[in-house]
Amino acid sequence: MQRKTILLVNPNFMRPPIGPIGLEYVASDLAWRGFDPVLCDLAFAADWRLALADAVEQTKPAAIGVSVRNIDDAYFASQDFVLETTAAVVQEVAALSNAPVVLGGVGFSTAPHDILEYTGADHGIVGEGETAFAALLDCLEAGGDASKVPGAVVRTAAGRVVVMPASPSRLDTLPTPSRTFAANPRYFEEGGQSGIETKRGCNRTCIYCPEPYAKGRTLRLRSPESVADEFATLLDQGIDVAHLCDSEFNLPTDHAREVCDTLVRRGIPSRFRWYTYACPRPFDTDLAERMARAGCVGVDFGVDHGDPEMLRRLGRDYGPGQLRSVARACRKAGLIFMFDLLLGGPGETHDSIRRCIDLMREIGPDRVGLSCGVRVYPNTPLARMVRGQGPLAANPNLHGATADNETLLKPIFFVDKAIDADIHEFVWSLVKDDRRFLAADPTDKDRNYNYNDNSVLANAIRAGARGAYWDILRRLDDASFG
Ligand code: B12
Repeated sequence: MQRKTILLVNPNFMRPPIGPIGLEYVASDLAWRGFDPVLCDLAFAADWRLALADAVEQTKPAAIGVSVRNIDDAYFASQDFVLETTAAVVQEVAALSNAPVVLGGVGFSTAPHDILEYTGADHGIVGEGETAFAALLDCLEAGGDASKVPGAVVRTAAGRVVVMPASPSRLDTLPTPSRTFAANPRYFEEGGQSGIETKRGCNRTCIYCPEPYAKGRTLRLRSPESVADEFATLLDQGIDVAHLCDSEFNLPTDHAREVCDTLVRRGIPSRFRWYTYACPRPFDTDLAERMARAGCVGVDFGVDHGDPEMLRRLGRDYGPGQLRSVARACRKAGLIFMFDLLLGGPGETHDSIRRCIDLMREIGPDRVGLSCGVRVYPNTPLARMVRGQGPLAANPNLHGATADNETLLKPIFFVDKAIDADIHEFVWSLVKDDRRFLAADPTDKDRNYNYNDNSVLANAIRAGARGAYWDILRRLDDASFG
């Protein structure tokens, strides 16, 4: 029987470029199930419309999948609404082919109903693409009822969009992704790193974060051997630096330890450096040392804040004491580390920001990333909170697209009215003389903490820099300022 060609489109134009690992994982799964997936990567296309037309012409696909990783760049200073371009890609491909257009990706899964409506795509898959996408394709082929496929997002005959709950796979039953569908060596050269997932889902309750809704609250773990196999696959392609793609590597810690120990046993650390996101709690010296032995060089802790009241309001379960202990553990293990902050949330005042910055100076992480203004994503506790505060346009805590944006798809940011939109100027005035703080300089577009359209990073990577972006910025600064 002839294998059906499925065209998979990556519409992520951000720079530096991040490889479409979601599509790679989906492609591996489709190939394993007897389809013929072909990746059309618009990230490197000189003219994306031409590239799309060529790909459709050459492959004559039975279906087209489009990945929606980012809705926007979640950065108050830029507010780049990339979903608009993704919608143009969907409309273009729909005009070129009669094949059904299916959306997926973490951005899509953040607001599946509204993104299907906004883009005009035919169908979608919420949550992970493995198993579910193939099931939807089989169902469409057989003329079955797509609204019965777990995770499918479909339009009913009456034109209503229906979202079926996802049924997440046991990740340890899936084959190791082959990582042969994307131009990984080119991404490494221009993006400075690759990505690997060791688990899926997040069981935290941070009020602003779309991940528990989009990826699922139950942690699903990959087999550590399969993770090590994937590291080896990247090494075979000449790639030896990665940023893990877990929401938080240390949840649960037992699995994180097992992954580390397996990488050591498989001899990966002598050849591969990696970075990761981690949660400040639970984190201890034993885990830090195992991570360092396993090749981890740097950790980005999403700490959000240093003020105990603000931490509580943001839904976090630790305080300054735990942050000090995280710093001690990393230093003991020889890991460099950064703390990522999210300022301006509900209850924020000028004083709470000052207290937070003071704590950061006291603890002294290698870098502190400052995001000012909290993106209100749909289907989060923060979204429910702001909806309860009356019309968006009349809410003094909201900035950005407050008009005609009931779906919250367009960039909209919460900055407590006690601070107001001067948050960038205020925060900058506190940190501008300390290069350890990565923040948006209101007077210099090139000094910011945005990994979208970041020419400083893109140039450094082209010149040979590799690693997590905050670490590349750290090394650039240290080289310039000593
Ligand atoms: C790791 C990570 C990073 C790393 C990437 C490292 C690397 N080398 O890949 C770094 C630090 C560089 C980064 C940067 C940014 N990130 Co980021 N990142 C993540 C994180 C934690 C994992 C992404 C990932 O690769 N997951 C692993 C893959 C396998 O999962 P996946 O993409 O979801 O794909 C699966 C499914 O979604 C589905 N699927 C995917 N595509 C398709 C397509 C079809 C057709 C189908 C059917 C299914 C399907 O199947 C896949 C396999 O199951 C996510 C949050 C999360 N937990 O997902 C945030 C996240 C994606 N990032 C986000 C943002 C905002 C950014 C930045 C814009 C931040 C900034 N302003 O600098 C940049 C953009 C970079 C870029 N060029 O795109 C947001 C996006 C929010 C939104 N809804 O728009 C997220 C969701 C974080 C958040 N909580 O808000 N990021």
